[in-house]
Amino acid sequence: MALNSQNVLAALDSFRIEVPSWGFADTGTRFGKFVQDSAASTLEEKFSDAGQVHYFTGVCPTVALHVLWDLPAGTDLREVVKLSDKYGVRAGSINPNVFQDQEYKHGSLGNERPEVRQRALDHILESVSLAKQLGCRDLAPWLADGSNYPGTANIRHRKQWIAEAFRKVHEALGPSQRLLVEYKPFEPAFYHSDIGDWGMALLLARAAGPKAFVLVDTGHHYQAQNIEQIVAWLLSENMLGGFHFNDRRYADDDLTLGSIDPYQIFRVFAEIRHWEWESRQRADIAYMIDQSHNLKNKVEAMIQTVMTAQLLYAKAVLIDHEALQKARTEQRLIDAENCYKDAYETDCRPVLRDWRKSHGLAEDPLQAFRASGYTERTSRERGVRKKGASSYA
Ligand code: PSV
Ligand code: MN
Repeated sequence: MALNSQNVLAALDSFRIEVPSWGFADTGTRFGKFVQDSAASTLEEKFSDAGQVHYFTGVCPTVALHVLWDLPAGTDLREVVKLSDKYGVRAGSINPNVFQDQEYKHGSLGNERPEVRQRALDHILESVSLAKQLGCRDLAPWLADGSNYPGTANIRHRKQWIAEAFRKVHEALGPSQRLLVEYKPFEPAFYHSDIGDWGMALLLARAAGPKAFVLVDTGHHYQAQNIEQIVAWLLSENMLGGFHFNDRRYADDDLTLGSIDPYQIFRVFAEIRHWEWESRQRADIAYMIDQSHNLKNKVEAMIQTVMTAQLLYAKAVLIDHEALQKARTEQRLIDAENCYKDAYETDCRPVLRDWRKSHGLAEDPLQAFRASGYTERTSRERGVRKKGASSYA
């Protein structure tokens, strides 16, 4: 296919993607944790690592923060602002945490006990306030609420409690802030999850108010679910607020975006581009990464993810929407499908290199990062401290 590089270059100019602070820290599976000398332990180290991703890719100016992990009680927010200045990345979406404390064993906003629901609501309202003070637009709560055994939960009551709480959260939002409602079909609850799919998230967002939207975490779907259809429906309802990008093989595996099914992410971008082409406006969507890398070098994996997202987005930009729509209307299925295939199979790496060059960036951010010696330096500096800690043998 003829590569319309001007379109791709222009589209890449406005493509931004947010990295998660937790993607730079040591994490593990429930079977164990494999620590890396260079992994970040402090908020400063997370900002430093996120700053590297932005420095080499040029498209990641914000870092998502998880309140309890990054901004525990007593955090001086002026220090956070100083870190932004020092490392060149700002705080992005604010993620409350109502899933790790003992009180939340049977749920948070959906808990049977009013005092636990209140505690969870207070934390989320506190998170809204932190977001305001840091100038952050999106509040992205994820509830681990649900039940493990049939008959043990009043599903309707829990829905009602969550809806009431989200309404209160919505009331507390500033004029330009948004509430993004994330869903997940299972884990940690395995019988029912209170916000189990996009329809439930949509109803809750609608009930909360006009500044609430749905957040699609690509890992939070059943095997073979058509995520791009969900995206298309949310777009048509004007309810798609953002993404948590990652890839999956079985469940919420948190694998690197595009490592298993890059064509699926292309199809997601294709729906967004087609909606933009039809409606002649840009979709207001927060693209965020939600990945924890246990085995790969964390900064490298994040750079790899960003490069993959850009590449798949660039391919989606190449779709000839006129031709696609005409083929659809005339029911020429092969021609319609080939509009996707031709775009997807076009090698966009050269145009991405050109885009980077024209923005004073390294043509290959991953190689440039490796050559910088950052990992060696942080491994030395952070490793010494970790080796002193008892959990590190
Ligand atoms: C839950 O699986 C999730 O996707 C939510 O977005 C959390 O905030 C994030 O992962 C980190 O645990
Ligand atoms: Mn997520």
